[in-house]
Amino acid sequence: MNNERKINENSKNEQLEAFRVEDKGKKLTTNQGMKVSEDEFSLKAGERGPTLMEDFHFREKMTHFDHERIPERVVHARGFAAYGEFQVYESMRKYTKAKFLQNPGVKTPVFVRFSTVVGSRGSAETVRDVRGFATKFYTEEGVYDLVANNMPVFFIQDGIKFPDIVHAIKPEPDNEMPQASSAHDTYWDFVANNQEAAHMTMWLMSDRAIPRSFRMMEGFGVNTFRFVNEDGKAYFVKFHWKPKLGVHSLVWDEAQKISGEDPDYHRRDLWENIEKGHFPEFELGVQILDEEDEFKFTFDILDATKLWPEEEIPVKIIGKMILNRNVDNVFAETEQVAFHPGHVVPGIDFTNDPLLQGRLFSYTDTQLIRLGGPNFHEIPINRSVCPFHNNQRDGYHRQTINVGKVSYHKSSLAGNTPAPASAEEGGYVHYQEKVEGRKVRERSESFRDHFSQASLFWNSMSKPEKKHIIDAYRFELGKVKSQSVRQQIVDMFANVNLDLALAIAEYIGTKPPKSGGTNITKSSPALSQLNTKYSAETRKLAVILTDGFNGKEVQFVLEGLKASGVQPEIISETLGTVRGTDGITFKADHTFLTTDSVVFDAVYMVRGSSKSVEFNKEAGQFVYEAYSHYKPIGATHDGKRWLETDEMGQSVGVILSDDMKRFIEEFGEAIAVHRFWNRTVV
Ligand code: HDD
Repeated sequence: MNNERKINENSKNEQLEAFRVEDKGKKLTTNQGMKVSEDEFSLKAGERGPTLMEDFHFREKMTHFDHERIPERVVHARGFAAYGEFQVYESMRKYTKAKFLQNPGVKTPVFVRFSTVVGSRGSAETVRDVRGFATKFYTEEGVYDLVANNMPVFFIQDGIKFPDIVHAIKPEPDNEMPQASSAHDTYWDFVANNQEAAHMTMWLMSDRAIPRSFRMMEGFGVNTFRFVNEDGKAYFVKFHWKPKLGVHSLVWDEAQKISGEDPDYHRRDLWENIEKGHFPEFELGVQILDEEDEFKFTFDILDATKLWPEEEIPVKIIGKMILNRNVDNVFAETEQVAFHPGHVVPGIDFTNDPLLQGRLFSYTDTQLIRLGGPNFHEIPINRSVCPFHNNQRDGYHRQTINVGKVSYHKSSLAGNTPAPASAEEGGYVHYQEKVEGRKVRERSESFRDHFSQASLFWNSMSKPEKKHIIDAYRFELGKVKSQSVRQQIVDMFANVNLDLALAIAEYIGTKPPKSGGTNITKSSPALSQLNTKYSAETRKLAVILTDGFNGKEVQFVLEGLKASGVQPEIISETLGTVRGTDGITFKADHTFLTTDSVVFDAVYMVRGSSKSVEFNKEAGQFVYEAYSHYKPIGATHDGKRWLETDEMGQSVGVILSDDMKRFIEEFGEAIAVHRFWNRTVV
């Protein structure tokens, strides 16, 4: 084809290079390029006199500073992003003509922004919330955005209710509290009175809402899209991202403590792992449905409060994404990136999902206020890597200089160019779905069941996951002041599961539900994150030791664990060098003052000869906290003495062995398991 363009994994990076500026080592200038001679003192009438109006340098510097902020995103304000590449495993030609899904030899550059939804830009990252997972593919046919979340369903069915759910879940307007939390009256009042939110609320109360890492979350396109192939045949499709490391979460107590200890916990985790070369990987999966099967299910496939059970419609894994480069400048790249589910390429089309239809309006609209005008596509991070030509002109912050007289279509002066392209030439042709109906503002009858899949989700949870869900409801409703709202929620969730509603009611002091129960007994094992992958790779291990430790032994253990990808960090009495009895030394990364148990996945107690009461006490607290968060703990020789109680020493996931080879093997496996939920914690 004559419009074939060569895009490879470096194309975006090469494009960005033209915009990068290195200031280090240069002379200071004004924005006009003039060198300035002094930057510490404003121009004054006399040493102690007033600043002069003519001080252009002062005015320019201050004005720019005064205008540095732009509005944060109305939702998903707090986010962090990275670059990478995507490659399809096999041609998807049968289903879609999208070029980036045809050739396993092609690597498409991507930019992914992860986010929380509710909190403002400076909020903590480990709050209970949905996570955004938005991917920009810079394809040869233009930009394709897959704007996904880490939960497969949504709060509402129709885009027109988006402002309502967002107003309800954001801080309450009279006092702007609470920050980044659904644990307040207006969210739960919304749920009780908009019962389509039942299913999503179950997900929000589950472990999925407190991920261990952006690298350990699934992603879901949520809405139903269409694939269209070269012959014009269409399929319904749902998109999935599956993390290589499996799906793993924090525990609630830990998540809350991390919010104070390290509010940047998730971005730090992503940033550090990419810097160290531990590149996060996600596989792209699709659930594909023939158009003829549209009405074969008990739910409506266009209803965004429903998922497609993977056991009924399997997820076909079609490609892999690797994130391998951090941004240079968070504002320029992460903050200015503009996603939109309507940024599609030929071969990907929409459905009548009313939530998706609403989204198709909202995203461009929001960028106009956020990025200050209609030329946001020209901001380097948003630019497609293929050229773009049209008759759109002018507007704030226009960068391109479109030459020539003609900025209209059709024209004889420019021979009708830029000219629309036929489908054969790569032009986007909308799928010709037949639609007919009367204009109505109504909910389809097929969208009325709000509880069956919420029950399916509950049924699919393992015992510890169910306990976490009950605890989350108790916490959140415990913060709700209105007794009436609490009661409405208990009554409502009795439709999902009676035991769940009773467990909530008992704790929050409402009456048990008047009626309830469900006959849904089906479950979907794919929904339990305990059924995903386990790996010790990149798990953070706290190694607690002081001078006088057994150097050879510790070195042997750490090398052994590192071989399975574990990342040890040393905690000692002071920063600096820690010395073993045999001359082996380590550099201490932390003291108990600069770090905390909650930011590690596992603890290795080594000890040493220190007699410091303070240190020993803090070590005891550190390990007990890890224990109470169900984390693996390992100790050899002297370190065993630090384990507070016999009970702790005998618990699952606590590996005590003086046989080093066995210790490495068993502790490595325990680190991969991540949490030992059937441990008794008092
Ligand atoms: Fe949305 C941002 C994902 C429904 C309106 N959305 C936004 C982001 C993600 C999602 C990941 C952040 C993108 C970034 O990192 O910049 N949104 C979803 C998913 C939804 C969803 C998976 C359910 C299918 N969103 C949704 C609806 C509407 C919006 C129904 C409005 C009708 N979303 C927006 C927005 C945002 C946004 C207001 C805020 C900032 C932005 O777009 O760029 O337009």
